[in-house]
Amino acid sequence: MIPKAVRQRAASLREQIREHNYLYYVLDNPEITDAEYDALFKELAGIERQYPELVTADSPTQRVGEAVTDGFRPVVHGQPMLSLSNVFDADDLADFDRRVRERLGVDVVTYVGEPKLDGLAVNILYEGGLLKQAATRGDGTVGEDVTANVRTVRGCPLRLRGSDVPARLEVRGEIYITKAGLAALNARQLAAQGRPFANPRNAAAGSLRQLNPAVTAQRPLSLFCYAAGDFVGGRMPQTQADLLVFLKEIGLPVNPERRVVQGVEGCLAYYADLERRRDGLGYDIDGVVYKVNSLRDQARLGAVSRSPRWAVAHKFPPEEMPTRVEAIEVQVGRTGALTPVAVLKPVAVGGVVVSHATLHNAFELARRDIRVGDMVHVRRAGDVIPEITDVRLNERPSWAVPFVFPDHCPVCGSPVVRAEGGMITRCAGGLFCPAQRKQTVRHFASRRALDIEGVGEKLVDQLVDTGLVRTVADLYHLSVEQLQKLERMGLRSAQKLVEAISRSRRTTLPKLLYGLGIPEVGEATAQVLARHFQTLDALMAADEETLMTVPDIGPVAAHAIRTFFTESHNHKVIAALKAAGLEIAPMAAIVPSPVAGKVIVLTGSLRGLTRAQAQAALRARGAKVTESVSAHTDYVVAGDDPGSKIERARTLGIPVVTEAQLQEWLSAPS
Ligand code: D41
Repeated sequence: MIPKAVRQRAASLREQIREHNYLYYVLDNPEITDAEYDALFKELAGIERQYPELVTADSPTQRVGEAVTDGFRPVVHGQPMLSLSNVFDADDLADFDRRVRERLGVDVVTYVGEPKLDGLAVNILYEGGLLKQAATRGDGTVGEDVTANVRTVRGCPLRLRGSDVPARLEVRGEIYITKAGLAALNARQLAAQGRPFANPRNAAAGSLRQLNPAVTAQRPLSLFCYAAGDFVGGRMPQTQADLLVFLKEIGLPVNPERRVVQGVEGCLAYYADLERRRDGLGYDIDGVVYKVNSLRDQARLGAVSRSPRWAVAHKFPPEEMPTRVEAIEVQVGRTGALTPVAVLKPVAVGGVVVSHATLHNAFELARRDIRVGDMVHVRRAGDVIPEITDVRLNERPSWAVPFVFPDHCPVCGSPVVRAEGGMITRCAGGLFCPAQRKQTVRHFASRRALDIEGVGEKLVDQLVDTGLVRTVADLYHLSVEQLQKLERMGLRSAQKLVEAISRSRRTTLPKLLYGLGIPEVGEATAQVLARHFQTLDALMAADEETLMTVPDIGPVAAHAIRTFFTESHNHKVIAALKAAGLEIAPMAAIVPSPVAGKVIVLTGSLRGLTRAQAQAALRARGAKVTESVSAHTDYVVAGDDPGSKIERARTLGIPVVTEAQLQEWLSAPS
């Protein structure tokens, strides 16, 4: 028996600690010293040690859990996580604002300005006020389960505050690291002979990808929340500004630098203000984000492909630094495209050491006449490959000569051909060219594709150079003995690699399609194709006309896909993959939702979520949402004040369901 007084004390300590966390991380207004806080924490931990039955999952002592052993599980977001498009100057912004005004039919739009943090987007799911799951953004539809790591982020509440919390709430935010946090972390890394992180984004991403949450717990990670996904069972605020206040009230940290502004002018003033104060903020920002304030207007504006029409990022000008071109190299990509690359005298640009810059293509290189020995300005913006912005012609050394583009592939010696109006130069060697083969194998094994751990650049180089791997299917025939003969490969690593390769046999159609490296087929298109055709065989049998009936597939992609599948070499590789035992999970199993494949019509107004949110959530689960009721309709969801669609459904004998049923569908495991 646990004495009642002890039970009460434990509950009271938890409550106090939670409140002090809130004061510290959310209100930025601590009321006790660190020592006093530590004393409360120690006392609670002591009681829990003596009475382990008293431990609750949301106890502040329960932030650091067990290490995960088999990687991060995929998680389907309740609602897709959109990405932000960019404006680069005031003209772009004015265009954005004009489009918003025209669509809404108003003269002035109220926006919320927010700093754009340089971190990692996450989706955190609370059920009944308790942190249930946290995932990385991933491709926007499916992310990785990093719950154990996000739980260690001190500012992220394990339990929401107050009685007014939604039954189910997805909050979106950015996990970031402060400037001071990064400096301290890098000092520790160096002291432990580790490599310092080049920038806060890498530090945050690397920390969230630790398999052992005890390691993540040592990293000074912070969180700011800025959006909601699923919002069920509660009153959704009407504006972005109110949403942020609401998130703050229920215990989530939101950025205090947010502002409500009017029109383009207000946005630009906000931008200028933040840019001026940028260095004084405790964390790095790479720009600001403007969002239409009214959530109803947001819903009316909707999204194009994966970006909302109601929000946009306005980046600060990227930093530039002068340096010298020491050499020009030509790299061969996966599709044989030859890309000239400038090798630079290493220089720090915006916190990252840059030693290479893309020169894009032969045409561009010739046009700009960049030469070895030139002084140039190099610019880096976010994760994009650094570029040369300026060539100092008056500083050009007398010995500098124009670069002569090779007419043979520097890797395999095959002749090069010019394609796409002379812009692109390609090695004609195809998969005979080791460079193309290497890139193909690396792409196939990459995380977003077949996800074979341990297949990095050095290994692929060896596999291809030794002839062990000619096509991606050869990976599945590698033996421990063969691998052990490679450089830097012991018995244990060879075994692990064979296991990792073997595990990758069980895959999904979108991952396989992406991994095959079909021209024009990125991750999003692979998803669309997989959903539409369901099986590889069905896709392979489709002609261009059929392909073009798929939403998002235009003539160029249709042609590229068809060409890929008519190529006999590709047929052989696919047959060899199948023979090697590739198991493609049936599409339905990826999103095992009761509404997958169903045709659904929404009518009337919903209480827990907007029409657009319901549509997006249903579509993410594989349903088709249409406007009008027909014989093909499977269900009609009726909200308040439904229209004539109900009558039509009844006439046709189509089931009409309530919003409660919709919520049930959306909360079914997916
Ligand atoms: O601070 C940020 N990095 C930030 C990112 C922000 N303040 N707001 C954001 N809002 C969105 C939408 C409008 C789509 C809800 C975002 C992001 N998205 C975002 N971060 C990474 C991808 C998208």
